[in-house]
Amino acid sequence: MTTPAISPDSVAALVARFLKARGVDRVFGLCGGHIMPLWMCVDAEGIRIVDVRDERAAVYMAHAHAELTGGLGVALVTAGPGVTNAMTGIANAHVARASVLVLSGTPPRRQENRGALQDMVHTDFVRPLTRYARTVREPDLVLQELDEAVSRAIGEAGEPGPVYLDFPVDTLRADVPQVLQLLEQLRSRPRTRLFPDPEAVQRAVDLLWSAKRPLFISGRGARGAGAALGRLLDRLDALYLDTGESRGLIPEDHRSVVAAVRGAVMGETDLVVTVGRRLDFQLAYGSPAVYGEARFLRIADCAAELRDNRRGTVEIFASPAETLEAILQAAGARTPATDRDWARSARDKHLERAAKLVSSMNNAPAGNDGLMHPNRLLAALREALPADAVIVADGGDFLSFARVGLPASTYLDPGSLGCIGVGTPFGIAASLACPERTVAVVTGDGSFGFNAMEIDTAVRHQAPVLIVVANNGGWAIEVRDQLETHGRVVGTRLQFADHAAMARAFGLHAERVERAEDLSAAIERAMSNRPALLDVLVTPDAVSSDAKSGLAWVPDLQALAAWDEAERRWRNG
Ligand SMILES: Cc1ncc(C[n+]2csc(CCOP(=O)(O)OP(=O)(O)O)c2C)c(N)n1
Repeated sequence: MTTPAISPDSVAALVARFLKARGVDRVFGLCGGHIMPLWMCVDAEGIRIVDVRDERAAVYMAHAHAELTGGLGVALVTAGPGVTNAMTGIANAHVARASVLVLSGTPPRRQENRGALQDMVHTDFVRPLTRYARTVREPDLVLQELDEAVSRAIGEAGEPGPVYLDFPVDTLRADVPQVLQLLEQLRSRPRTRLFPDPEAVQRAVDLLWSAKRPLFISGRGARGAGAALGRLLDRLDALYLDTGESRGLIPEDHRSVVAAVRGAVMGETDLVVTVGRRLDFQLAYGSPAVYGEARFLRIADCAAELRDNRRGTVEIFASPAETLEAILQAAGARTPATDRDWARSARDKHLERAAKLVSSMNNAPAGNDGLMHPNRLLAALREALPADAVIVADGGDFLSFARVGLPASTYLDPGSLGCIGVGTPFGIAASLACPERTVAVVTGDGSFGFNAMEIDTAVRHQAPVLIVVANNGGWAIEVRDQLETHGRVVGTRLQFADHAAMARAFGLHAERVERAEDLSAAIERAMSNRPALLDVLVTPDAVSSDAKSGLAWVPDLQALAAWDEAERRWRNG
């Protein structure tokens, strides 16, 4: 029997047309019968399908694509296990507040709840992790559902994040009368800007210009506000802390950047300014135990980044870029009260520490096993990678070393969900989204394993990514925690598996590197033969800052042991 061709008026064709009209030029997915009409229409519409080996990777890729392009990332996954596999990706996008649209299918309406193949009520379990989750049964409503879903994904009137729609496969095949195909629902509009209340802006100026030790911290919501933020930092001579969410917003050579003395300035500041940033575990939940008497100024366009954990003396609910501009305007030529000696001395200490780190990386000692220190690998990468490389870091100990040791103007990692395994899919999507930039994934061997199969996707789609596996034969950060907390190791060692041999089997250029002196040449060969993988043997003996800080063993009150102790003291008066 031949299946009738899909009509251009079908729901599937309309979804594809909608995506195209909204600027979607690729989707990440894994095929299946329940989404086949959509899959074929997406391709027919000229949208590239990046077909992956596991749905989880499709959502990770859509997530990275959204983060790097500022647009919408789209994943297309089939019913049942396609959606359950996608769940971790959806959860990660939810926590990261990434604008991802996940599309799926369900059995035909007349087979619902009769024991059909791959029949599950997906919306029941994706709903808590999405901004919008609906099954579209009625063909005529397809465009309005897509329109609202995308609006919510990009954060119009709320927190951005993943949205989910599925369609019974017979709905996908059904036609929508042309009179109901409203063009207004296909059109994309510029993102709405929220302008700040002038009275709140004036109060913010008073607060900022009277602070002695102002400290700015930016996050996801500050993306796009870098230019205004830079000017405001200059005007105030304020200090600035970067968090992974907005790395590169303020260049590392800006005199406000003091990342290497972050703990100290958090304790010394008298005004913390959060710009589109949650006060989460990485910022000690804004606790007075860590920030003392400091006051808060909070600027964000969604409640989660405006009101979590601490109230601001001034709170501005508006787009961060517009707010920072308005503050600069309103302040005019007013003279700030910033203690310039404080700012200068923090910056000097930061520079001193950063320089010390770079020189120590080159000479980092090998472990008792004779294997190189992970910092030797990072130092070689630092030398070889261009300044504008996109860095994707993944792992436990190795992520910790990479976060401090590898500078990056664009940086992605497992984020606050601690979602290890994102490295390879993020890197593939990044190298496809930014073909003019070098994309390097630096990952622990454990983390690499989760989505290792996606190296096949990299080859098939000619994604020019460089994957560097720091192979220490285990889940090292957990090994260390077990040794220190429990005195024995169980279930956390892996093999020193030959990932390069595996990568070669899939057609990558791949080498195993065992000696630090071979690194430079191997990196050079890999750079000119991407996609490429380097499997570099490193010692599990190296102790990372995350292992030392207590992050791995999860203290009761705070993420880091020092903050946990401070919190305990503060609570006990
Ligand atoms: C999906 C998931 N599983 C488990 C963990 C717990 N975890 C955090 S770091 C880590 C070890 C990572 O090992 P590897 O990537 O080899 O890096 P290494 O610590 O060895 O440098 C583990 C198991 C997690 N955060 N996420």
